[in-house]
Order: sequence, then structure tokens, then C-alpha cells
Amino acid sequence: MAGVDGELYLGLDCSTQSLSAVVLESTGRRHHVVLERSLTFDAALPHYGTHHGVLPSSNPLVAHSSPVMWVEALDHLLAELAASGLDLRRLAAISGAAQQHGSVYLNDGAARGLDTLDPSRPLPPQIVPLLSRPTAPIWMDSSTRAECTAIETAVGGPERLAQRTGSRAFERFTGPQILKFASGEPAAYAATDRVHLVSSFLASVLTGRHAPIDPGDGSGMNLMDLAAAGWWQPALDATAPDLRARLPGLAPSSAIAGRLSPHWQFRHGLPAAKVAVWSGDNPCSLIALGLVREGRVGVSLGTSDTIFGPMREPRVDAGGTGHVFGSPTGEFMGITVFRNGSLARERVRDRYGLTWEGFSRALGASPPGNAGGLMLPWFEPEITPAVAVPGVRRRGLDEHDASANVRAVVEAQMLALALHSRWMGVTVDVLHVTGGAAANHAILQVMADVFGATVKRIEVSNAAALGAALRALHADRLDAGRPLSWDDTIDGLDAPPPASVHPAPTSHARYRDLLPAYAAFELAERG
Ligand code: XUL
Repeated sequence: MAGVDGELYLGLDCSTQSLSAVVLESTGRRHHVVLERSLTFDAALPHYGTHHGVLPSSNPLVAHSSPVMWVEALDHLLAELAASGLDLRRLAAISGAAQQHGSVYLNDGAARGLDTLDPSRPLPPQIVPLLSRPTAPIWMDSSTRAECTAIETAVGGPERLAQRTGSRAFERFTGPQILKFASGEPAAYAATDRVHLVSSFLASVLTGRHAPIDPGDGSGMNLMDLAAAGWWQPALDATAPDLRARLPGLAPSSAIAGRLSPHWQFRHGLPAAKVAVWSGDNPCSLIALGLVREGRVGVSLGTSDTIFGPMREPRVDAGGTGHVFGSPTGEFMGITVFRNGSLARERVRDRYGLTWEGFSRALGASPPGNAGGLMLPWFEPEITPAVAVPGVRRRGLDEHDASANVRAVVEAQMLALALHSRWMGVTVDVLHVTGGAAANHAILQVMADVFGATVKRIEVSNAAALGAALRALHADRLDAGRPLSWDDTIDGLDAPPPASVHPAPTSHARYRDLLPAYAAFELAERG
């Protein structure tokens, strides 16, 4: 067990709807979680006017958020940690996770501005003048179809782009978003000195200087040569003028970006802790779920649902909806992303006036397979499969039957996870699951039955923040010349054994039969 004076490691996660923190205490080879905190943007910072973390927009395809809000949230959360009673003088290193793809545009005053933040003054008015674009497009934005086509055409087609960067062009990826900004607002682009991801922006705010991007998050941009982990010039040329000079450098996930700047030390009484390079939320969740060997698969049931697993070699899904990202281990990860995750479950729950307990009871009250009734829960434009015109589609399903509709949304999501992860070519025996909806046993039972695999749920409430804390520990040990292997980093975590849910053979057989019908329905409706 850890002693009283181990080193502390802070992992942050700036997700769509909230900012979370996990603190690990480490003594020798063992480490355990000593603190978890979370702050929801809509509730804690209502003056930004976000709804589920997104700024209002009259165009359903546009989704932006506020970089200033993220910094204010960071300030609030660090104040909470400082007041928590933990002895933060023992804080050795910090790292972070962030929603992927979102971009933050800074002007040439940022390098000096970030380095000279005044701890006696509120932060928002010090951050606003550093931005060349007041808002940040985020992963829920799907307004860049034309830009995707233009980039794919310019580099020689979607297959070539996928072979080099890990993905064909996707609306939410940073490259198409930069092209839209550079062509739509050329003066503001000209005034942009640096385009950061959410992850590298927040690392820059903590260190007081421009921080690099790691390959895990860099591979979500349609700009990075996946195998070389460097910027790919043909993609830069296809995206915007002089883009290379405007991008941060790329650095391994385990690199140290700098030290916590004097601003944060004075403001919250924190030490000059190391700040390890930040990464995307999905690469960080991969680490928290212990997925460092090919063959293991994770699912995150959050605002987006994602299914992912480590890959030794980057086998790309050239024509499809999957991506290959860098993994924090230096290898690769395959991932497929569904936009209609928790928001779709919530919409069905609210439509029938249910609580989450009522939702679970309703799920149990209808039979596996739902007597053939199917739903496509595309409340918002969908990423997988690509659906630009939102709207729920039903087949053989009575809209007024609450129980059947609850089962239909969960079954559709699980069947879609199974169908669209086949490209990874992994035989799934065990699924490691995290995210808010993982607390719902009835949902996990449907997942186990659809995949015919055991489902293991990790207990920590924020896997991405935990993964970031583990990455901070790993980076600190490497930097200190006492490297820990990834296996030791993960095995050293004292955590309650995960709860397991096993598949029921008759239900699995039912879903095996249903999958082709679901696939055909999807194909017919996606347009
Ligand atoms: C990943 C993606 C989402 C965001 C959510 O490609 O778009 O999972 O990272 O935070």
C-alpha cells in the first residue's frame, strides 16, 4: 500500500461537458487514486451560455465552444485541488486529456501573454486578447463537407490521405476546420500565429509557453504522417497557406513540455511541477483501461460512444469510418466514433419521462432482439455512419411503446459498435468499458450479448483523467532516469477488481441473426 508521503500525479480531462481531475499517489511501484473532482461547464460557468458544453448555433452542423471557458474552468478546478487538504507540494507532474480535434487560434501576442499572466488579476480578460478567433470548433462540428472533399482531392484521394494520416477526411478533424477558417476568414487566419488543439492549448496555458502536440491527438487532424509522427507537407499544402509555421511541434506522449508556470504557482500555491505533453481523451482512456497489447478492446460510453484498441501496425480503414491514431505507448490505436452516444440515450429517456432507474427497468421489460423492432438513433448528425441530416428512424417499432424504444436505442448503439469495429480485425473476448453509461448494468448486458464477450467495467469515474495521471507518472519516471514500463505503470495501479458481465448464449444467437437486418436498415437510411 502507498505510504503517507508518496509523489502525487495530476491528470486532467477537458471533455465536451466538463473538466475533471484525478490525483494519483505513487510510492515505489504502487499507485492509487487519492482524489477525483469534476466541474460541469453549463452549471459552474453559466455566463458562457453553453448547452452540454457547446455554444448555441442556428446551424445544426456548427458546434463551437469557448477556449476562455476552458481556462476559467482550469483555474476553478486547481483552486479546488489547492483547498482539498492534499499536500500539493508533493505534486511531481501533471498531464491532461482533452476532447479531440477541437482547435484554438492564437495571435502573436500569445507567446508573451501566456508567459506573463498576472496571478492577481482574473484570467478571462488576460486570455481573450491572445485569441485570433474567439471560439473553437469542436469534434461535434460537421460543417466542413466541402473542405474534406477539397483536401482529399488535393492530396490524391481519400485512400492516400488515409494511408498517410490514418483517416480519410472527416468534418470534425482539425485540417478541414482550419481550411474552412483560412478561406472564410482570411484576415483572422493571417493574424493567427499558432493553431493549437484543445490538449496542447491547455498544456501551453499551464507551462506559459507553446506546448507540443502528441501523436495521439496529432493523428486526429488529417495533417500528420502517422508512421513518421511528423507533419505531412502535402496535407499542410492542401489545407492552408504557411500552415507549418503556425502549428506547434510534435513530441512523444511521454515528453515533458515544461514546468507549471509561476502564474499557477503564485495563484494556487502549487510547486513547479513537470507538465507532460497532453493527449486526446481516447488515447488517455486506452491507458486507463490497460489496453497496451493488441487484441484488447475498450469502449467509452460518454457524450460520444467510442470503441478502440491498440494496434502494433497501422492498418487503416481507407474507405470507411474508422481511424488509426497514435497510442501513448508509441504504437497505434484503431478507433471508431459515434456522435449519438449519451445524448441519444438521454433524449429517449426524457421522451418517455423516465429516470435512469426507469430506463433500466424499461430495458429489462422488453425481450432481447425487440421482436425485430429497430431504431437508428440519429438525433444529431452522425459520424458513424456519416449522416448529415439528423432524425430518428424506426422500423417495426411503435413510437409510443417506451420499453421497446429504450431497448431499441441501446440495441442500435451496441449493434453499431459491433458492426463498425470489424475493420480493426480483432477477435473480441473481453471488452473493457468506461464512461457514465457504464454504470448501467442493463446496458452492459446488451453489450455482452451483442458481442458474445465478457464486459469488464472499471470503477474510476473518469478514465481519460486517470489515463492522463498515469501518463504523467510514466513521463516523470522516464525524465528522472527511472523508467517504468507501460505494463508496470498499469499493473502498479491499486484499483478494485472490475465488475464483469457475461453474455447469455441465447441472446447472443438472437443478435447474430439481427445484425444483418440492422446493417441493411442503416445502409438504406444513411442516404
Ligand atoms: C474522437 C472524437 C470524440 C472526442 C470526444 O475522434 O471525436 O471521441 O474525442 O471528446
